[in-house]
Amino acid sequence: MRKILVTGALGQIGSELMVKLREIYGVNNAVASNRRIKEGHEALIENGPFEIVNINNLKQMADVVDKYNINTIINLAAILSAKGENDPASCWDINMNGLYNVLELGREKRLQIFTPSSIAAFGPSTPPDNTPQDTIQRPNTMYGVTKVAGELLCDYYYKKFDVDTRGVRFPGLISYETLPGGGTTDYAVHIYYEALKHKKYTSFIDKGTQMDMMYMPDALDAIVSLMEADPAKLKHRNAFNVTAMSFEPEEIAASIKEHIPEFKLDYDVDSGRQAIADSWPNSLDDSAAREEWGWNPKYNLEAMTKDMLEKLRIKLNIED
Ligand code: AKB
Repeated sequence: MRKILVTGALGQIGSELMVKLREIYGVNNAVASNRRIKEGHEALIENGPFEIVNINNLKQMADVVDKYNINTIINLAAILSAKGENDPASCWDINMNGLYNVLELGREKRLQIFTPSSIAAFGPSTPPDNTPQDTIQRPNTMYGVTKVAGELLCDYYYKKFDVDTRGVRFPGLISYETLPGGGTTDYAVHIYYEALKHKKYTSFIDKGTQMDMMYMPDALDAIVSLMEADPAKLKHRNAFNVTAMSFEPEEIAASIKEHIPEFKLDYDVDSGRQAIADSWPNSLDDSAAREEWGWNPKYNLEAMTKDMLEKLRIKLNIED
């Protein structure tokens, strides 16, 4: 039976992944951890095991692994792209030194480890359209540097120490439960909140900027499917390209207008985040994930927009 520890469990992915893991594997087999308590997550903290853990503290991590007989770590603690440019030292410390601790525990205690990489692992010299699984990776952000280095480190632990490491390169993730923090693709989440609250949104990402995106239920499926995949079928490990859609701000706005015809989009471009977005691919080729472990996302832009607006209306208590 799996005994899973999730780091960064109160973040955008973790807060929804915990619910899914507790449903699949049982409440007591999915331990949530975060470096601090965050408001709004009382249910997650009270409904099952929860520990305050700083992934930079190896002893604290090891104690929790021992306490719950953990055999799987899903390592979601990370600093994202825009925040990473403002604080590169913390970005390196959490994303790399934290990952190193997780991998060392994996080696010592024979754990399976999942670590998300990102489209940020690519850079301006990467082929931007239909970006291949195996291609040039020369990112120009600290977050991207930690993601490429993290992919290599995870592959190293697999090859050298036979640690069962797996990962995907997530695109921008869109969800209604917990807001993302400090990312470049966050505009694609904020736009839905503002569309419902004010029927307008000012985008910090410019017209025409195409990026890969995915709705959270597909991202959660990707994590579970890859963790459960038959290792004999995996030619790659860290990390698989995965995508569900690729759009620019005008296209997400058009899909929102189908439901809120008065919705207006304008722009106040943030040069820092725009430069990051410009360095990332327009669209990924995720055929390796499809072939090796059956990746098959369910939500396109239209289906995601419909569901996001329905769920957010309830959450924000906004009438149709
Ligand atoms: C970010 O924008 O930094 C993240 C990512 C694509 O990794 N959402």
